Amino acid sequence: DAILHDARTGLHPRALRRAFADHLHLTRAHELTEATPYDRYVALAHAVRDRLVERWAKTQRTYYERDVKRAYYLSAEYLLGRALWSNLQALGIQDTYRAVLRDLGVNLDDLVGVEPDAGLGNGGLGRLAACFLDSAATLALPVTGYGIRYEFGIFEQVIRDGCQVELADEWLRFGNPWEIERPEHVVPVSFGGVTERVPSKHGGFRVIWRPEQQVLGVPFDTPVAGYGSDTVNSLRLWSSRAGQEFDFGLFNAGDYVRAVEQKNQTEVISKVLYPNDNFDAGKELRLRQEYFFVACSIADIIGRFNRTHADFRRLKDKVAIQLNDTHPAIAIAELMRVLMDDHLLPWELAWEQTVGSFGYTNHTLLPEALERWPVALFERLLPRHLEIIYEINRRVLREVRSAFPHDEARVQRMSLIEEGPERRVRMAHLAVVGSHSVNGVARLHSELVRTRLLRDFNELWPERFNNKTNGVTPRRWLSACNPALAALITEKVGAGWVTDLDRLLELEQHADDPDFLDRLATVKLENKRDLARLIQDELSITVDPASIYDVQIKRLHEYKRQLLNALHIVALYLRSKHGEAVTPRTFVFGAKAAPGYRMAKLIIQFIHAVAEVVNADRRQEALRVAFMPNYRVSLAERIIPAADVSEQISTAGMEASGTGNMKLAMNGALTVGTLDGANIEIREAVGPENFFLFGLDADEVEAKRRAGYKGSTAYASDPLLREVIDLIASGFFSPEDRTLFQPLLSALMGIDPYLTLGDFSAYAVCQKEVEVAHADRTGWSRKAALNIARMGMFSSDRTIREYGQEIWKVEPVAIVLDG
Ligand code: DL6
Repeated sequence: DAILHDARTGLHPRALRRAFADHLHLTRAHELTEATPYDRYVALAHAVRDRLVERWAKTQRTYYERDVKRAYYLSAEYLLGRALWSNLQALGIQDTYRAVLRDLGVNLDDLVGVEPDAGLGNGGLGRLAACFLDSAATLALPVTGYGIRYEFGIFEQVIRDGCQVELADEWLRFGNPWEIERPEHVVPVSFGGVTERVPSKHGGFRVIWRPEQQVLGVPFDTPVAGYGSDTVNSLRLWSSRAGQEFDFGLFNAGDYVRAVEQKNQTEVISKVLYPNDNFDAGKELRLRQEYFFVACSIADIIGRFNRTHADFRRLKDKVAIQLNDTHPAIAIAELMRVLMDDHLLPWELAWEQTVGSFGYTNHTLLPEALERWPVALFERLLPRHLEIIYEINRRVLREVRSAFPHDEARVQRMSLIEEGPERRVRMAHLAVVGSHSVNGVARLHSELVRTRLLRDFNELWPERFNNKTNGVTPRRWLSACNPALAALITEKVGAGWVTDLDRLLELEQHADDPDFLDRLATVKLENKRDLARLIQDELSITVDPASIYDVQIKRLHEYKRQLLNALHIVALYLRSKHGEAVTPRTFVFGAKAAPGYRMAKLIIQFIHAVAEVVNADRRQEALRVAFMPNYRVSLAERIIPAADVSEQISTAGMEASGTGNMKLAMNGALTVGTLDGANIEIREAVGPENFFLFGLDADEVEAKRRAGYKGSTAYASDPLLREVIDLIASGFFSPEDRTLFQPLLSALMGIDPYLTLGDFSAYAVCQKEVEVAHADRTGWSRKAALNIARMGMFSSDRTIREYGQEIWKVEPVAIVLDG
């Protein structure tokens, strides 16, 4: 057809070659010989983007013309990683381009490696959003992502003297070839000021918000290409800019410098991602960020709706809005404001449409991560929204009182306003009352949301609560990151698995075929050699590809218990010192700590201290510890294919789901895990005999805590643990400052809030089982094969299909290219 054969945008080798050469010449103003790798990357990115543009426009036109119901994903984070390879792969031109570039003497992989990661997220929540966008486009669902175009994403981590140091992430320094700025679609966003009641034409009154400050939101659009489909959806990220009138008064007064200072203040809104995972720092700028992108997105959504509809009673039939955690929950009050104040809808109608449109996903039970904004701050920044929240609250509490008479304790618990020395707005409560659907992200987590975190709401509206177990995209997390395994799978079951992951089940037939298991082991070994080279280059540590690669890669958090892993490494080290045979193992860590999280940073320092001792000890060759700095999406893509063991060892009841657990199992790593988050479902899927389970379950954790558990009890009852703790306490790992790790030990020996010591003995026993299982090489490969074969349900395609059918009620839309 026309697009495929067009000389400028076609997919045949001649067109691809010409596009690359043209962009080098016309976009970068360089010839091939003088072009830098960056020039080449940008030229190739533009050539690829050209091939998405027609599909992109056609997709959006089709949605508009067919007036389909659309879903909007509101997320403060998108951890996208690199785009070049994904887009090549989506278009199916990666092999052709590789050959075309080879003819020009250019190595495609080198160009792929030049692209900086788009790191606009902290961890699981942001990466999930990125997987969801990929799946929605692949399933041809009309979904648009909205978020913030942070100028600085997640910080770059460097390690100095074993300590984490943060550097600014200047991902836009060289520009971003994927995005298209749309300054003509700016949206004004207001802050502060006062509200006024004025008589309305039809009797009664209307409210006018007279803000104090206005900021502009400039949209930047990034294409999201479906794999093997012609759907290209949009991710629209908002950047803040000062309005022209910002400085009028000051300019007139001749105070140019102060005027520019004020301009800076407004433009700071989209400057930087808050680097906290599962923690709410409660900063004013953060609330500004949240309202900023929400106000822009709601204006955009309503503007689009109004292009084809005048009657707001159809809003919920045409619009679904998903809140990725509570960060965008203010959208509920914003939509009410827009419908009532700008479009003059009565409360009841506005509320019906609002609740019918919104869905809320909860991603954490941790109290320190739940957003509760001071009422005083709200009043100052968003006075109109606070009024609306008060009115929502009045009506909800009336309903509570009528459903549960004489239960004022319940009324207090359910209020959107937390009373206390400082009154606060509970954003999770706002999200629940303003949504028709509330979901958790794994079966256990959804159950705990229902029975613990939001129990009262479940009693009032049980029909709202549901589970959507997370998933990951097999395009990035198998096909792209592990080409050798992908090729082997395709050889056995055909290529259909890439968009239908349940097809992996057909691999089960080969689980007893020695030739297949052998090839699987060879693929793993090659991936391990690759990682060994990376570790050598980055850390100058020599690791043995024949050793077990034992991997823990995730944000550093006490509940994720990297410390448990580190204590066990010390235990293995002691065993080897006692002359016991220890199976050779390479421990690989990747983890960023929030810059203000002192315990997390101390744990990073501890892992480095253990690594230094273990790696330097010439009397033992079995153990190596490699902490790989600056863990990010593109590094995960290197580590995951090489992993033998996947550490998913959070305290039960604390990890909402986890998604790294899925990526690793999908690539043939065997999980050592607790009954937490999605581990439970992974274990069920792969079979308990192919999963290393240990530790307390969520109820046992609760019961122990209630019974006044102390870490010192666990210490007293396990001689190996005692030796480990005593060695650390002696200053063995910190000879220059023997008390350096005392804060870790004090916490462990006291409350031990994450039951690290409480689970230690079970963990050590389980790790022995790992050693035994690994000794049987064929048995191990068989387990790995069965893990891969049974991971079908953890594709984010399955998750997004469920969101689409059960929450959003959106249908796939076929995109037919002109030709
Ligand atoms: O749902 C995605 C991801 C889960 O897999 C993790 O288990 C969970 O910790 C994470 N939650 C957050 C919460 N942040 N806030 N607010 O990042 O979500």
